[in-house]
Amino acid sequence: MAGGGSTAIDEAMQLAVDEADAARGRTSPNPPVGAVILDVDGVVVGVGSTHPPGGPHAEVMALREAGEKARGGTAVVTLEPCNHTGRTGPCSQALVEAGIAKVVFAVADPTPLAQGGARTLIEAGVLVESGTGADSVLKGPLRAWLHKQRTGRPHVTLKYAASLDGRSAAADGSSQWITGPAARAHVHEQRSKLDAIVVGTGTVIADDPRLTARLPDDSDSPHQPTRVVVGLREISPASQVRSSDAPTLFVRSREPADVMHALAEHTDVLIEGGPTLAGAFLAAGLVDRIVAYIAPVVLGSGAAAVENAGVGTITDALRFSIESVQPIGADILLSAVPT
Ligand code: AOF
Ligand code: ZN
Repeated sequence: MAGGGSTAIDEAMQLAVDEADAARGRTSPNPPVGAVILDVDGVVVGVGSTHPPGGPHAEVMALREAGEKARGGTAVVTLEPCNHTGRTGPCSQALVEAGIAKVVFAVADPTPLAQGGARTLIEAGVLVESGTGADSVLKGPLRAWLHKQRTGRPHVTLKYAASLDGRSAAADGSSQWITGPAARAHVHEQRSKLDAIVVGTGTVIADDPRLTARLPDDSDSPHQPTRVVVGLREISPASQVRSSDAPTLFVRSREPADVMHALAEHTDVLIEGGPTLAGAFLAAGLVDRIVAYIAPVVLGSGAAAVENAGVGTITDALRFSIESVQPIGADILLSAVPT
């Protein structure tokens, strides 16, 4: 398949999306981008992702691996190659110099600083296509970064585990192990891809969570998001969130707007609970996505996953639409976005 037929391109884009996803949490304020180089026969000869700020972009990493095999080949990238000399040189130019014949990218770069790579490539005689894999890139690795470019705010995901009847704790306050081991492993894998995890002081006092991202063997994963503790209550000096395993930021306020201000430098943020903090963020209209792990368990009494979201009557209900439903072990994972 000279130049890579559409199956080879689709598979390469999936690989690029996976690479970008694996780089999440380490690139902010830059986007996590993935790039794959196919040689003239459509064979993968280079794979790369964005390095931490100041380091090489995805295309440069993939081109380095491909070397001379890039000549006449195709570059498949999750974001339009940049066109500017910032902390690194323009990727559009690097692709031209490597002799790439065709570039396929998923999503255009919306930043005035870096956009224009497609035009530069076309002017240099490179074939350019866009839109392949856009849906998985928009919902996946570039979701938070694109949201921040659009709104100026970090992307906020509210995550909780709840019973079938929507509760996150039993009547006596005990809350561990509502969901099964597969769901908990998934939580840890997701944590390692974030910039910050936010909890209320109530949760720290009640559960004393570590809030670190851990590997299946319970060791700490190499990337740890910043732990952010929000609220006015005193936290014990012995709390596990004070450990040196990950950075911790204390925000002495319960106001979601103050928390957002403190998180302004971040891109991809998770609210972990508890119910009061979740309710405050929902009431303030600051939740961009809910990720709910629902266990086939009934508790019958105990705190709900979300309390006091400012809804007094059914017409004020906060409406969401389901983005995905995925079984995880015996539980399900729901992703929902505001309508
Ligand atoms: C790419 N490939 O892998 C990434 C891109 O500060 P700099 O010089 O590193 O540039 C950051 C900008 O480049 C960032 O705002 C975004 O527009 C683009 N990111 N571009 O070609 C990449 N991460
Ligand atoms: Zn670049």
